[in-house]
Amino acid sequence: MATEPARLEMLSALARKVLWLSSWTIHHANHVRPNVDGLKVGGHQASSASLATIMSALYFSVLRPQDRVAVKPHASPVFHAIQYLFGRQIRDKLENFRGFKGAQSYPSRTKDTDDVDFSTGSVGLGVAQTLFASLVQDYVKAHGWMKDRPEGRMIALVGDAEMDEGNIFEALLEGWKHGLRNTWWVVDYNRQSLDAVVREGLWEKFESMFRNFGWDVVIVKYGSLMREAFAEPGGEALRRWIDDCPNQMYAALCFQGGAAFRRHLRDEIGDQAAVSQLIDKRSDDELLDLMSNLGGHDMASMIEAFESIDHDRPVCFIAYTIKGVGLPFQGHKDNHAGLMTVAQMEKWRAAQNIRPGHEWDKFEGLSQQPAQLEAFLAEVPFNRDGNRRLSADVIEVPQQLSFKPAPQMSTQQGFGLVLNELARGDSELASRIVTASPDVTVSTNLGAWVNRRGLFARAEKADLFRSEKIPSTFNWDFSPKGQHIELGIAEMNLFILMSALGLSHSINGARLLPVATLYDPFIERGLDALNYACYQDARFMVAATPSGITLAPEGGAHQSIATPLIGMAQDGLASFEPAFVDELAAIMGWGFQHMQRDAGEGGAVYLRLSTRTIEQPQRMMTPDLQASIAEGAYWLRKPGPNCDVVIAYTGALAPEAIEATGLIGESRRDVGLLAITSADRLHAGWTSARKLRRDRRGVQYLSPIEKLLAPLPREAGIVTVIDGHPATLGWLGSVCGHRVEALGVEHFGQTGTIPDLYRHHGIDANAIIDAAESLTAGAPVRHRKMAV
Ligand SMILES: Cc1ncc(C[n+]2csc(CCOP(=O)(O)OP(=O)(O)O)c2C)c(N)n1
Ligand SMILES: [Mg+2]
Repeated sequence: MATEPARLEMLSALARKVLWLSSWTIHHANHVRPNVDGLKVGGHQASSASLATIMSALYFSVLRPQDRVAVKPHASPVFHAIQYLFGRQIRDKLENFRGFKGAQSYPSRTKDTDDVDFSTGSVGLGVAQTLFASLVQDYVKAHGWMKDRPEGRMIALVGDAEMDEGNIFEALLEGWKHGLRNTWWVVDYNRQSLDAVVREGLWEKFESMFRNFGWDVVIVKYGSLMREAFAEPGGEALRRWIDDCPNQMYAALCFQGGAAFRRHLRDEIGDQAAVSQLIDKRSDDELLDLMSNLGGHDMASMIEAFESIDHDRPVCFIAYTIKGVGLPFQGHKDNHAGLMTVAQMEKWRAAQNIRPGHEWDKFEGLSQQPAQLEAFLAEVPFNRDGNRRLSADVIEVPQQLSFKPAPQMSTQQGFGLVLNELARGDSELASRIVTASPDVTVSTNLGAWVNRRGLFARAEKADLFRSEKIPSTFNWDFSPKGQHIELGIAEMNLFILMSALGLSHSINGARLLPVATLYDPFIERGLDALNYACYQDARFMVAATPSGITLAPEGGAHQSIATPLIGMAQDGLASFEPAFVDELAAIMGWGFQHMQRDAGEGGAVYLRLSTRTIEQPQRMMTPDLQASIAEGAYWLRKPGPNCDVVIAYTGALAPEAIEATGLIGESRRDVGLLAITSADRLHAGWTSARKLRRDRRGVQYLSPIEKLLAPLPREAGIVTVIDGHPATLGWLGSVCGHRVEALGVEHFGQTGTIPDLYRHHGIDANAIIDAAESLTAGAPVRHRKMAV
């Protein structure tokens, strides 16, 4: 075992190497191997440099294999450099940084190959992900699924300007409610954002806020050179000057160098013998080394700060840093996207003792022996156990999910019934489901599930209403075995929690099947977090209800128009809008399987549901019908050979479509009625079939929608209707070249009854009939009589 100072020296040497490799990676991509068209790919040398020491301290010394880290997006080159030293990243990917299939601009779980724990990119989200990942670890532990794995710490490396993101504050509050543990956030306090220098005194706000939420705060302001200097005669005056120096000035002086620091110190402290001597005995370079020796750039200080934590309470480290430390543009307020010039890099290369052509050599320019460095790296605890990505067995899903049927039901009600049946049983599937809702558990029909399975908390807490024998429909008991996580109203938290729960198989080696409920319009409130969860391939099911204008008297503000298009366009999310409960049950069964499929095959699931009670079909759910529902469509009424009009509908408008089909059938022949359960899957199937045929000429494969529409006469018209944006189904005409009248909703905000609103927006039976008439020749169609 190396002695302490030798170990620190080794770690500092590795941190210098990491700074070099990360900067060289960016330089190489921009100057040595530029794009064919000569465009720079960028790479944030300054932002990345900020974290070289902190991350080296963590990865080469402090972290254990079970710890998980979300790395600030622009520190990606630092992360890749560390992995390169570990032998988990290859040179080719670094040379191709930000290129096609090269190391990614921002750490990516799915696209990078070097052991990224959590993707980052949209600032704020990775930070909150660590908090929820810690709650999920607690959940897994409380349910007895950790086996003998030790608890990991969930760590985020956070930019100081990143702290402006509201979702971080929302998460803090939720963490406090759930007794957060094992979470470290390390704020890279370089006092610079993208555009400029941040406000003075921000650290005080951070400190009081974190303490308010029960976190420990560790401020790492001074490096060891500084601390030594403070102990010299005159050191106190120097410390006072540093503390009083405004952020902008400090940054500017770091940029200008030692001479500028000397001038300001002299002018502002005045001629005091002791401090003057302290300053004068240092050369300009030494003075700059001293003044830029902030805590975040000092290995000893960072190691000491991290190692001082001997408890599992959440900790926020505020580490003072200089953006671009060690690089020519350090501290400059415009340095965010700054790149070193070729000449600057040459100079820096020489100063680092790196020979031309040896830039990628792992230990080039270091004074330690390569064998010694290799041996040190091989012993690093974080790297010792090999693969850190875990996996879990697939949980079996029965052929059919059952529910207690009723002649009239809504899909929202059906969703509650399916979960209630699961909750009543004792299947492995039910035990792995974990539900969550942002204060809409009861109003989205999760109540029955929660009554049976209970709420999750690390400590038991009984429902007082129950113990006081006050009648209440809902049992609100918390326990470590509970399976519902109740959240506050913040929808961002819901989706980040889904992101954390939905990666549990990989992070904790324990499969969870997360199900979230929220009101459909609030998908948009949490959209970036939903996108983020999908981006890192988390697996979960979202039931969004109520939706559309069908929620009618619930209020204009809550009507959702764009969500079907979001569902179609969101990568990694299979979206469905069933009309009937048997369809929903089939989709949920398929969904629980889809959530467990391998990367590239499976994904998350979105169910757009409704509170509208409609008549249910009396039918057998055959395997064929089940398959068609999962593919996205089936004929509710097959068109005959002389069909000249088809009604294609989605979701809650089934009764209007059925009624219109009946009335049109009185004067048009062979009318078809197409039930579309997933515009998303249907469209995706169509595009992938076209791609397959293009890629492999001669392949005859037809997608489900092509098979469904192929027999239709070419002159037939299609009326599409959805309680959502009409573009969702408008593309159907392009599949085989049919004319389309696409009905849907384009404006929102008006309250009313369902008939009022359907008439107003032109999606009622008569509007469907009008559209059908405009597409077909023939006798007038009898319309529905309007109630007066
Ligand atoms: C949600 C989101 N908004 C904007 C951006 C663009 N952006 C990237 S980094 C950044 C600010 C960086 O400041 P800070 O967090 O202090 O990191 P530093 O560069 O100082 O290390 C911004 C605005 C982003 N990535 N994500
Ligand atoms: Mg910053």
